[in-house]
Amino acid sequence: MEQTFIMIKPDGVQRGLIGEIISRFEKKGFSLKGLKLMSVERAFAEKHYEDLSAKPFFGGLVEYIISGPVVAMVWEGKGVVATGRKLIGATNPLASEPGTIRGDFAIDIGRNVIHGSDSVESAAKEIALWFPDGTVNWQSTVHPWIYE
Ligand code: YYY
Ligand code: MG
Repeated sequence: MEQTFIMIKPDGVQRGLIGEIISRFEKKGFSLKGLKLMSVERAFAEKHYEDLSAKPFFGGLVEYIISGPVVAMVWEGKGVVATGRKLIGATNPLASEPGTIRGDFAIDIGRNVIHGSDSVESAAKEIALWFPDGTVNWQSTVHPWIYE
């Protein structure tokens, strides 16, 4: 089954949004397969965002990600990469629809609360980076009540 990497950024942790965000993925029916609170070092943040290293906002983005603890998660489910991005909302929170996480809880693009993988390929890469020791292999007993 498809998996995605989701990270609650330092602002989301500081603002007490961990429970709310986890709840939205849980209520949708996705399954949590990995979860940890951690502080990351500069080199690790740069690696995570390496595709954006030429962008003018890269330095500020890295400073932001290392400014406090983050919650790293792996969520699993049918279509979880694309649907996870829908739950998150557009990159710029002023353009994110109300009802999405960024639409409901953020204003500035540089404080947009949450990261989600943008493709199945980048999800695999990010999960390998953030969870080098693997994730938890389990299946919820409500699985047949979510999938036909
Ligand atoms: O995948 P997503 O997080 O929605 O956007 P990306 O284009 O991958 O950029 C990653 C991250 O960089 C974004 O969440 C905020 C920040 N950022 C920024 O500060 N300014 C921009 N103009 C674009 C992105
Ligand atoms: Mg991205």
